[in-house]
Amino acid sequence: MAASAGMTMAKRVLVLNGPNLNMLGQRQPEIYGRTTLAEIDADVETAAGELGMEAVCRQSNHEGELVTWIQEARGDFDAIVINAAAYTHTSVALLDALTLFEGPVVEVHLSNIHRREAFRHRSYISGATLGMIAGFGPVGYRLALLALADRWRADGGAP
Ligand code: CA2
Repeated sequence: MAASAGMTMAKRVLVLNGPNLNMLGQRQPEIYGRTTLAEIDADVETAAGELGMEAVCRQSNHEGELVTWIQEARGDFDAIVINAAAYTHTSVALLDALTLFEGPVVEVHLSNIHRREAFRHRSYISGATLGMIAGFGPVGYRLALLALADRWRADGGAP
């Protein structure tokens, strides 16, 4: 629908999940819990609606596909929420793609990466983000949307 005078379009948020997160709920529940990615996506879409946003959720096991989606998000999405999974700790390509995106980026991790192995303590993509939410499980994605809503409110934009 085209926006008319006084009408605010919902902010569009692209929610990206990286490699192996499609396995959530099936392995390592002691680290990642029992919630499936489909359940997380459904909750994110509900939370976005409650905040007057629209969320589009995607997952890929392929670095290049994530890069392409981030490139294509320019001009189509207002923000990105990303759990880059293992690529967090390796990918200059994702950092570069996220740096080119004009809107805010929020990084999410289900686990507290700073309580885990040393190689997980470093995030390559953090340099392109507003901030990181880590260690709160699936609710982290909702917290990321709240952080975006708060930022947009502070900036005087919708929602
Ligand atoms: O805590 C997170 O959200 C991570 O991004 C998850 C990544 C890990 O490499 C990061 O260091 C932290 C791993 C995702 C693997 O997902 C699985 C899901 C179910 C079973 C096994 C792995």
